[in-house]
Amino acid sequence: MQRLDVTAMADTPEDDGDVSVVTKTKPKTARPPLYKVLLLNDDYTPMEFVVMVLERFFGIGHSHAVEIMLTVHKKGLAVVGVFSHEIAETKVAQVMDFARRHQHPLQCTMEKEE
Ligand code: TYC
Repeated sequence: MQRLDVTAMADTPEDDGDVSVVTKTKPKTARPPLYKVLLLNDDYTPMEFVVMVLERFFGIGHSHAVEIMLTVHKKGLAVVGVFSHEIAETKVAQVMDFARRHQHPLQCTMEKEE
């Protein structure tokens, strides 16, 4: 917290020492934490299915979706997006439910940023 503090003393006959003290308190608005949504690689989920997931649930265009899918395939995981806790939770649930309904082992998780 940043404060401007003034300590005054009476130095002249006109100055009775009764001074105003200005105190500034920086207004602080806490930002809600953000969450990374991660897609994990596995050996069985078809590449086209992962691309469809990225397009459908994250609004990612086809070319970028292919790039992200290939990053997950090669590196093991990738961040798909960063969202509020509620939105991240919804995305994870949508992806996990969609994968389960199609009997694919695709895993999607979320992780608090920083
Ligand atoms: N590794 C999968 C395959 O070779 C493709 C894949 C990519 C699976 C990304 C999951 O999140 C994933 N069919």
